[in-house]
Amino acid sequence: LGQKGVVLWFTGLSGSGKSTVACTLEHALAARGKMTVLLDGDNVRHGLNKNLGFSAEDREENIRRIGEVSKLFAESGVITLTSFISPYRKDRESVRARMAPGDFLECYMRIPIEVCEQRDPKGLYKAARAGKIKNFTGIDDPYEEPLSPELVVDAKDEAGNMQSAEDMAATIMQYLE
Ligand code: GGZ
Repeated sequence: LGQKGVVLWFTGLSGSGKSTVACTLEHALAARGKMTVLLDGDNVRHGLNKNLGFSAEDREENIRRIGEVSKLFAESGVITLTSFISPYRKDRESVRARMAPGDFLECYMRIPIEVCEQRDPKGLYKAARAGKIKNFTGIDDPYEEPLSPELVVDAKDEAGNMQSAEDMAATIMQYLE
């Protein structure tokens, strides 16, 4: 009986695959009977955080609120997956500091910006390059890499082949086990 709650905090550029991998992993966890919740821009930035934009201050508040919500879920025994760029190290560390030791697992999606920009599913990189979107992470706004994340997911595996979302989710599942 029972399940330990934990926060799996994905961080990385837009288009790095955070939400895709989080979603794949969530299904795998659900298939094992785990109670999970996935927080991402779709269910948070349109509701709880709809008054926030993309200034450094707003991103900080975005991450702070997501951190607090994640903490509540984790304390209730839910495996909580969060998918936000969370570009600032200090904001991620503030979330970590609010959690019980070991409850915050930072998962860095270390995907080269060229790969993210090539994907560009919403045309946001293109718009940012054209100056139509300002303060776009990786273009004219910073992304601060994690210094000691629990997990690093790379675009390619050791043999140099591009990894699928399923491969990436499987690696994270192994770590969780
Ligand atoms: C970065 C932006 C921006 C700017 C809109 N910079 O690929 P997406 O579309 O679906 O993911 C991005 C998302 C980032 O929101 P987060 O809440 O994850 O950001 S943060 O953690 O920094 O608060 C992108 C879209 O919103 N988007 N404008 N200027 N991403």
